[in-house]
Amino acid sequence: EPVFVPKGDNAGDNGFVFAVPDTYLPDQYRPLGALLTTRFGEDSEKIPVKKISIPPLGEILNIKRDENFSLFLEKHRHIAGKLIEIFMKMRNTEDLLSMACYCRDRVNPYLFNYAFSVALLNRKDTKNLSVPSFARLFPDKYVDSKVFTRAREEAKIVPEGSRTPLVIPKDFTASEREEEQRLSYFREDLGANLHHWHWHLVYPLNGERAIVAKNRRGELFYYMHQQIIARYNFERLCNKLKRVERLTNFNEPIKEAYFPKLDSVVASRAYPARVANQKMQNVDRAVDQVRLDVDELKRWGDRVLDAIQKGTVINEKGQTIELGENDGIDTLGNIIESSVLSPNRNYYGDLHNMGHVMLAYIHDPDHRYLETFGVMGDVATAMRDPVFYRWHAYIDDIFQQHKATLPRYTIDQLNYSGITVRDIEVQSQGTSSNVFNTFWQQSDVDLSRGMDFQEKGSVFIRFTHLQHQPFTYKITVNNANPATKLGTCRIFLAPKFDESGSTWTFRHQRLMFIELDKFTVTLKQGANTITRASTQSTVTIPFERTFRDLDTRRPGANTAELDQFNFCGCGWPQHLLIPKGTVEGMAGELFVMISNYEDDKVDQNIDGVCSDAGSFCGIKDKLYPDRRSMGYPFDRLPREGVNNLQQFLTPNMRIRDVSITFKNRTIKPKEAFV
Ligand code: CUO
Repeated sequence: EPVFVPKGDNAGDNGFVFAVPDTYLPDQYRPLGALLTTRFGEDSEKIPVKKISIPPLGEILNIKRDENFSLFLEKHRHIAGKLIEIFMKMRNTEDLLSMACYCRDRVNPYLFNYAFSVALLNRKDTKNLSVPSFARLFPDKYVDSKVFTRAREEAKIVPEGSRTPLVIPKDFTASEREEEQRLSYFREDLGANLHHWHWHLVYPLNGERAIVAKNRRGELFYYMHQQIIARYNFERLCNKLKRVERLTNFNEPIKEAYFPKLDSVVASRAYPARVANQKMQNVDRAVDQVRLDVDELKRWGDRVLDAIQKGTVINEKGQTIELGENDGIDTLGNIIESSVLSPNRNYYGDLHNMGHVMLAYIHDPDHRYLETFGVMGDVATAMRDPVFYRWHAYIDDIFQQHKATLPRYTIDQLNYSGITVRDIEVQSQGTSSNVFNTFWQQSDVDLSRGMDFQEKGSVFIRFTHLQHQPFTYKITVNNANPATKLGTCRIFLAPKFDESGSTWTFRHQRLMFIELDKFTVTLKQGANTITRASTQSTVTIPFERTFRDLDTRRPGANTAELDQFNFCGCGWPQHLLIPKGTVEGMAGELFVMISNYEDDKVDQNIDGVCSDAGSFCGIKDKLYPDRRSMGYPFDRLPREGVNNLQQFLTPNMRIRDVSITFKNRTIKPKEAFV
């Protein structure tokens, strides 16, 4: 006799239920089997679930159902690794479904969702399945907690069809008295936080080696986070703030505070605030199995710096491994983050993760107040807190110290013989050339999947985010070679001036370049014109994927249209491609380079899913799609004699002065762009 799995408070109404073997229900629900059926309605589609022999869950149940879950905690990571392994080992999708149904109401919901998503992303037999947007499953991690009461009320009182979206104000976490609040649109952006969650989902720290040991994952940890810091710094300059200060002194009071105003639905608790001028303290929390002194964290940092100076690291067997010119950064990424690929976790520790943990427990380091972690403890929420950027600026600087030891790129390694970039133009509709236009845009997201509504139908929230007018690059390139050539077009953008209004030295400006796009071009002999739309960027995922309802089972869903946005949520949000700029127009330098494809290419077929944000996320089940060091050509110090960007240029590179103009107006959903 089939009975039905209760859907819990984060399943929502999607019109079907699983018919599972009786014994799969948790003890407390077993007597209720028949009642649960009626709750979901007789007309629900029933999906039969096979009875299989269930492996023991053991320690997986040690994270309670109502606890918050953190990938930065070794205990949680280890347990997540176990659950991922179980899901990965299921022989087929039928068994996987059985196992998932069995776990669904036993295992901590965040843990379940994380481990199951990792499995869906990595199993061969589920790779074309879509993973629902995490924001729709757990909206509590992304949205002002106030909105949930209003949403429930709206769902209860107003019939579907007459409901209006609930508007979330743009500045809900602090007032203008706090200057860091100027950056809240970036830190609290739904798309940016979703990208970050997805990135860490695609690159887990623990689990089967095959899942963790993805091509150049340590290097990508460095590069993707370096780019977040570069973007944050760019946005800071747009808002008349200095670049972020590294958190180098672990004993110093942290002046920036953060009050998240998020409630965890699962833990039924508010995310704790971090008040101004708190200091990192020794953490000793038996409940989380964490014990770490601030001095130990410092020691790990010093050991890593020492290794960088020497150019070598020591593995667990005491052997010396060289930090090579090309792959040293990958090893360092694994050491610093750290993942199970770290060659010596005992000695180099768990620097970056434990920094997150210390900052996340700054309000209750010894658990005397029985508080859980703050937003820094969770990859879904960490980017909201200003201290995230201070911590990652410190981490990035360590990587940069390694980069500073590497041989500089020679002219030969930069130039592409016979190729000259003659001109660059940016065209946005209705404005003069070389101007990026930014403004506020409102978008709607359906919350109902992530809330336990008895009532049917959707409840939308409306939030405001940065947006830019779509634009096109027009690049004129001459090929003087007697043959057609292939090249990689690399497009970056940096502010033209530093915070004091001075022009940059190259060694500072190189860290400010944000990648906008990278793609292969075919250059016939003579003159070539390359046109490329901003929406094609290989850094971003389309606007629609961040926001649109991907549930193809809903009535009226356009399957063909949804399919192209399907699957991979990793990727910088298109709406944040261009920094905010200023009302008067912020001066920027657009950089275009055509590098020699022979030195860039990776022989593989990249057709298929998840290839459109390759620069930040890699490509699923493939090698990283660019053989050069990530960040090339800005990842190293310049050759002798180069002090500024102009001096750095070889003929296959060009820069163009651009302006980023912000209009302080808000576009309503579905309204056309300016
Ligand atoms: Cu993505 Cu610190 O790694 O958050």
